[in-house]
Amino acid sequence: MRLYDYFRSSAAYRVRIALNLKGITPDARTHVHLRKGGQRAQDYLAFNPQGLVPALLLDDGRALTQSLAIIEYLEEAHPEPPLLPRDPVDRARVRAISLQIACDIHPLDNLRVLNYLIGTIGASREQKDDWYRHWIDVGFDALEKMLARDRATGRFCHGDAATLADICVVPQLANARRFDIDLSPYPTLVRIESACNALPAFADAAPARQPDAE
Ligand SMILES: N[C@@H](CCC(=O)N[C@@H](CS)C(=O)NCC(=O)O)C(=O)O
Repeated sequence: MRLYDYFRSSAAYRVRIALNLKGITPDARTHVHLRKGGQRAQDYLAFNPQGLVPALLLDDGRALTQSLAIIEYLEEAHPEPPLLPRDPVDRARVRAISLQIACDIHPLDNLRVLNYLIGTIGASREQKDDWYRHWIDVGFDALEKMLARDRATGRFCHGDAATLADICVVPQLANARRFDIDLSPYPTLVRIESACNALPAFADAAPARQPDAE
């Protein structure tokens, strides 16, 4: 399999963590340089018309896109260790945390959105940074409250084993750190992040450890 990723992409970071947790090493990786517009190159757009990373090319030539779909594919094709709990209500909780990040926070602060604010709407850098901070705070505030009050939260977002929820939380926190967001209002998120990063599967997936890191 070939993974299309970029060291700073938090969606690709999710897939790197999942692959590491499953003990799967892709045979090849293509680094799509998002800052240099690699996602809009003709050959990449022909492969993935969305022009986003990650994507996963399987050995039989079929291609998967969307980080959560890729991770659910990995979960179904390689069930051990599980990234979702067995109980249906618990699974829904883990998916809800994951989707809070993947659907309600991440898309608003994605590179193309920030570029559009500056390049097309004419926002200043300060306004762009305010936008970024606002949507992180709205999302993290709700997530912090939900995790802090729920007995289902353990060492990780759900109990004491890493799940899809942690796979989504850690890259989003790393992204927020890069934008100098004050994380002190979110002690539960920070505690979970540090428990995750103590695991090699998470630590090895970090942007700074990728071959294309700059
Ligand atoms: N929902 C998608 C989001 C993918 C996505 O937005 N990837 C970003 C990097 S984190 C990207 O490729 N951005 C390119 C751009 O904004 O031009 C997923 O989970 O895979």
